[in-house]
Amino acid sequence: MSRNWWKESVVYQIYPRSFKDTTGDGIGDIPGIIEKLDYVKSLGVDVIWLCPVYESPNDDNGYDISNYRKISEDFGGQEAFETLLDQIHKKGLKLVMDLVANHTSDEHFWFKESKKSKDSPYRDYYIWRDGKNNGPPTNWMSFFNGSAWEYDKDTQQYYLHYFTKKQPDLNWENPKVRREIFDVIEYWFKKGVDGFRMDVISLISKPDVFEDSHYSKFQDTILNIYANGPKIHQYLHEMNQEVLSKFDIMTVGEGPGIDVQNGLLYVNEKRQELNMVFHFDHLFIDCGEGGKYDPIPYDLPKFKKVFSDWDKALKNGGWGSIFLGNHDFSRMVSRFGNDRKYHETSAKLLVTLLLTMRGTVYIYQGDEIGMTNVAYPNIGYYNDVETLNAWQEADKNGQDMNAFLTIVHAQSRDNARTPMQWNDQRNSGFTDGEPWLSVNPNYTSINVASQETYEDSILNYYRDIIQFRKENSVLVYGNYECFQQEHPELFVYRRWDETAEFLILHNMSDAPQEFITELNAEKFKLCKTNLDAITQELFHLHPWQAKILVRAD
Ligand code: TEU
Repeated sequence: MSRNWWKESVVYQIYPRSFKDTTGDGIGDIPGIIEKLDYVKSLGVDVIWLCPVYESPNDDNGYDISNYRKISEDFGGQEAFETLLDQIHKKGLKLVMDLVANHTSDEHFWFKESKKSKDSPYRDYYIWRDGKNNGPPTNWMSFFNGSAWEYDKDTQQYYLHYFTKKQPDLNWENPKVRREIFDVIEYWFKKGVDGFRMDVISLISKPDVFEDSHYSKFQDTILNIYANGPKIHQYLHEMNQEVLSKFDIMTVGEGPGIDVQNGLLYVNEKRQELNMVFHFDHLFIDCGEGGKYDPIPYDLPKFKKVFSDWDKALKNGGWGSIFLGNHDFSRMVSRFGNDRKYHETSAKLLVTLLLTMRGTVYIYQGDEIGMTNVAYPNIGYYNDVETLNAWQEADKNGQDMNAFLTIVHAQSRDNARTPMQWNDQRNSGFTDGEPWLSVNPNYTSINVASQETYEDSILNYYRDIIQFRKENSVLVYGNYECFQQEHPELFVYRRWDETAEFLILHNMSDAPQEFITELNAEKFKLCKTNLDAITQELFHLHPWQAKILVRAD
């Protein structure tokens, strides 16, 4: 397996709107990130992935870009960005930006021109079609509810938008569009940016023929119609040859519909497309028939299977991404841990899991202090377009809205977007003004400042375990094998190469557990655990205890 800096890196994801505000306008900004760079560096991470900071009308918080080459004034503008990049490099860190190239904002110059007339030179930059039977060209739905087509009465055609109607999809069939995007990528690489996370890259190639979907579940429409289109690999290979391969950078493609069957096609080194992908198999694990806002209980054996299947799928020629949350999902400790009774222990367990898996590890801002989901008292507090549209839809369908509020509490993307909890002062030290999204009231007890003051805080555990991974390359590159995959409470695996072997045990339950095995405990020695529990049997675990054992014979 080839060795690369990006395989060994730990990536820290920053959602700039919620990180640190320096101007008092309630919106996080680039000077805020600069102010906190020493903090980020102190975690021991190597790369910062910055969610979109480009000019945007913010219909989807920056994922609707109106100028790919301009940094939004909300975030401090171009100059602030140049300083940030410079400071990041001076500190020995790297910067990965977000590339949103499946769609632009409807306020992008290309779309404004495209909309002007059917024979605009930019018409083919987007996907325009005539309607059918006085309605849209197909019955396709958008990811955020409602039709994926919007009618333009001036030119009497519909344009396609997989996301909001302010996010028209680009037409990648058009070579000029591809050239434009490749130029944008090159523009940022020439500035010194170290890579891109590519938003919904799995959706850029549209079907050859546009026909109605006959799938009852939206998820199936995504899988069979929207994702992994016929030319996806042609486009990515072209992107690689035209621009990516010319720079020492990293790429991680995100997208629905990327699964264990097709994952390697995106990241096989020989195919020269992307370095890594983000799949959602473990994050959509609790989606019921109706999707994310129709949740079902989460199941540990299924969760473990996702990790095993992906490791197997990529081990010959590919490379994985390891993460348990981002700006689109609820907080990992609330979702996969126990954010009440075992808040601290389970937060530490989850990062032990992340940092002992094969693949590049991504940590989402705030997870390093165990930030949790928020339960706002009513829908008026919410901002996220996905949440608000799901709410409207549920209301329209006559659902019990009190029950739906409980679902929103568990599933809303705003759970991950509440302001970073720096201290126990007003607005958690995030802003002097009114925050764009209310602070989680638990900031008085969960915050960076307090966790800096005691040695065994979640924060210090993160630092320690990141360091531990750095010292043990077997945790990065070594083989992976899961034990007792069907066990409902324990997640146990080994990582090994010719130099070392680790056995890693996680008790993901509220009860003590015993790992019953033919392995001989005497052959192992304890390296790390998230609990300073009284010395005990190596294979015995307290609730939410994690242990890293090394083979010592
Ligand atoms: O998300 C892609 C995506 O598939 C999401 O719609 C995801 O299914 C949903 O957020 C889960 O709740 C990316 C970005 O990460 C997201 O923030 C954007 O809204 C979206 O693309 C459109 O650009």
